[in-house]
Amino acid sequence: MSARSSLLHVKAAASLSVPELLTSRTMSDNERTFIAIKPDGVQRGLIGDVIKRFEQKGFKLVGMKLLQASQELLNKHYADLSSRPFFPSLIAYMSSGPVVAMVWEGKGAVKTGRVMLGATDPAESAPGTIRGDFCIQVGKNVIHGSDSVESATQEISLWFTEDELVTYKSCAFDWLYN
Ligand code: DAT
Ligand code: MG
Repeated sequence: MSARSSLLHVKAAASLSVPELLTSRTMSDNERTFIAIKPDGVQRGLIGDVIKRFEQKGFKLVGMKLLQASQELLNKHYADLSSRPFFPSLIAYMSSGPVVAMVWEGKGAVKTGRVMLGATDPAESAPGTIRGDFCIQVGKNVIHGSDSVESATQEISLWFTEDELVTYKSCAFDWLYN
């Protein structure tokens, strides 16, 4: 590398923040999805099992908190279902205890996350999926996952502030991606 191109390289790198520098190779692999363990999942002791599956898959945890969701937050989160007959019971269920809200990152995290969850109705969920393995009825289906990249972006900003999300490079990155 010539002295001039080396200088240009340093200048380009200098325009990136440290977190950007750490993750600049991962740009196509940083899709984020919003995953929440619902009150039944928390009460039934399934937090560890759910986290284990996302960790084992290779996704990276970039945000997580246990919270009692407010009615206001849940009304916004499920706004598109507000006209459905089950909406009041859905909000009552989701506010019946704490939930674990998480953001997981990785290539195809939204679509693959949905596959890992299984179908909305656990009776239709394949064995090996979270809903297929851990629950029975649609009204107690243990886990939420964003259904598109757009809704993931919207849900993440609804549940998390920017400074609650952590940017870092996983030491497993080079063993997961080509
Ligand atoms: P998903 O959670 O798979 O994205 P959804 O967005 O259609 O499914 O519905 C949100 C939640 O509402 C779902 O996880 C459980 C509840 N729900 C959906 N359909 C229902 C129904 N027919 N009866 C009772 N609850 C239902
Ligand atoms: Mg949904």
